[in-house]
Amino acid sequence: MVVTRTAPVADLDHDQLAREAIRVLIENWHGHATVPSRRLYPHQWSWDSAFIALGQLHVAPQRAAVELLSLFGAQWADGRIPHIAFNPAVADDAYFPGPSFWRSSALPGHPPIDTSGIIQPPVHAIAARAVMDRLGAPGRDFASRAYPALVAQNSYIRDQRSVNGLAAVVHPWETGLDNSPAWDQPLSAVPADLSLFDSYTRRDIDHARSSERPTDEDYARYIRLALAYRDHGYDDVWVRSRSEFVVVDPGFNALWAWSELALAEIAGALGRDSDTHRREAERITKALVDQLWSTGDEIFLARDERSGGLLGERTVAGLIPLVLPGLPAGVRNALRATLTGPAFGAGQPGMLAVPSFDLTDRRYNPRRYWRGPTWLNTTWLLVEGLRVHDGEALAQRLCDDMVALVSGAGLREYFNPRTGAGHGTSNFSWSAALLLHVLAERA
Ligand code: 9WN
Repeated sequence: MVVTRTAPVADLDHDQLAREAIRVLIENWHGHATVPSRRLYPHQWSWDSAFIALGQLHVAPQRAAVELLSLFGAQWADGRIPHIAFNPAVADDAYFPGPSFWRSSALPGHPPIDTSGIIQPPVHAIAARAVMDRLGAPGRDFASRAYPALVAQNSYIRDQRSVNGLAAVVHPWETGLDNSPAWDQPLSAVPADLSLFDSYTRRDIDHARSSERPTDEDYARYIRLALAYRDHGYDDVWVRSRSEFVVVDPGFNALWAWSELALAEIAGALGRDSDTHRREAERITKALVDQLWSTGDEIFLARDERSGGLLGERTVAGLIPLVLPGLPAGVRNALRATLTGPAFGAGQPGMLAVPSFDLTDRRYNPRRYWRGPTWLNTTWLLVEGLRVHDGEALAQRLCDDMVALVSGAGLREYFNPRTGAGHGTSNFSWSAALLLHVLAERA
């Protein structure tokens, strides 16, 4: 494994970078939550808020608590935390698909604000534990309010979304890695009806280059899947058995298991039973290893529930289980070798952080969304994973890469892992938050 620095990180002006990141978090705050981006994503997003809280806790810890509690206010009675909580002050067509598309507010058990009906990876307990620790004495009050919401979130996943003990996702947006090449094969079974654009208008390409976003065919499939779930009343029995897209994603499941470990700590701090959470984390970890580990590919692979087969694409989601302390030593070592090997190149000369997709695959594209670029959130998850498994040198190098990327290109949404060029939107909140988080940990 080679771990060399590609940028003179010590020479960068960290104070200036931190000030810029704080400016973005302040500008994107709208009173009780932070938008990922004022123009491209003008509402509250679920997993974004967790990453954002990790940055806010270094500058305004109360805001971090409010950010999470505000999101939990959008939780449905069945426990699902929707992937978007819509801001009523923003026009319906500012983002597509907006509230009038999801039509969630008419459903029984729906919170008083408009939301989407799908979910995102459950990384919130990780953020909640960090907020609890940072707040000191008031942290207990925060934790006692957050804990029931987090337990309900994981119960929803276990009770409504499990397939063979692992969580299934029913829309690419639920994975957070929307147009990952791993979804190409399952999505090929979903008709791409471009006539949907007679009724619906994409808004994303008003604010970002279309060459850096999903294609119209991708969007036609996203719309069709969301409409079908909506038109079946967001019924999970229906969606698990009948949706045209049902996949089991290693990244989502690893974060679910990791969140149970965070819940164990929160429960412990509140004097509640933490063993149940630890056992749940062990159970999910074992199921991940038994069902999604691919010896030969040396990475976790997603499974297509409709065909029953593992999907061969090696994506950054398959590395995320590194966050789990309970991995068998052989799996952990192989995963680290894959992370630093030719497919991802982490820590190698000329590489900046971790690409979202296999560098050796012909579909690798360093500019288009989740089909190759480096994102700071997935890189940070791997930093955490390396630290769990005594990989401090490489973890430090990846943190340096994160700082170097922002220093070179600004607080962009994603980056070319070889040139460092910035792509997607600017002033992106989780890039700002996670930059602050790694700078604070270095201090
Ligand atoms: C759909 C907000 C979100 C992130 C996702 C990212 C992107 C939305 C979109 O932006 O997805 O949820 O409109 O493209 O893929 O991970 O949470 O930042």
